[in-house]
Amino acid sequence: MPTETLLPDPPLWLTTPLLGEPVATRLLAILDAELSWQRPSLRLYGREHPIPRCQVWMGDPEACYRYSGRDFLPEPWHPAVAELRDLVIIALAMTGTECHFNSVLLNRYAGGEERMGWHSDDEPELGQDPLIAAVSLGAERPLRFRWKDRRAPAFNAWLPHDSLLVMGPGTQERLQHALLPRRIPGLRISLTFRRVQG
Ligand SMILES: O=C(O)CCC(=O)C(=O)O
Ligand SMILES: [Mn+2]
Repeated sequence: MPTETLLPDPPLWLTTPLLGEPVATRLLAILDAELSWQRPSLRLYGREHPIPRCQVWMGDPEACYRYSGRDFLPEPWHPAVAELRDLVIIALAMTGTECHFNSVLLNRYAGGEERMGWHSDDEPELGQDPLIAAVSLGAERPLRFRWKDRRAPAFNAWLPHDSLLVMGPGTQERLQHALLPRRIPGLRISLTFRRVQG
């Protein structure tokens, strides 16, 4: 699988294509139709704000996760997502990276106005130096990265349909990322595979 190194240190790689166009497009339609997409509200300064996207938290029963101040109990694995998880694990194993994902956060952006703000996936449940693998389906949008110590300018990782972005050890510690609103129409679904410590 063709893989491009976006950053050597910390390692940030993009693999595309991952599944091949027909399978990726079919998977996008299946996930869109068959998952129970949620739009929870977050409490900010005493007011409830619905998040600007939809999401599903899925995984092994013990993979309970705190995200943006809320606890999420995982939904059981959808068979198509479980297959994708295994394929991502194999793709990573071929590059010499062993990982044991037990959960995934699926994000659904209906259009370019839907988004995710600046953050690092550095919750304590993810352990020290987590590796996160993000599969993108649908509209190509940039994931913007910025260094916490501002050592270098912010940059975009464009995530095409049917791609896999691997954020290796150190990425969450040293950078933040965001999916900013853009005038890019079309549905996009991302799956960010993680390992939550029990
Ligand atoms: O949608 C994306 O590509 C980013 C998702 C993300 O950062 C996350 O799930 O933590
Ligand atoms: Mn993230």
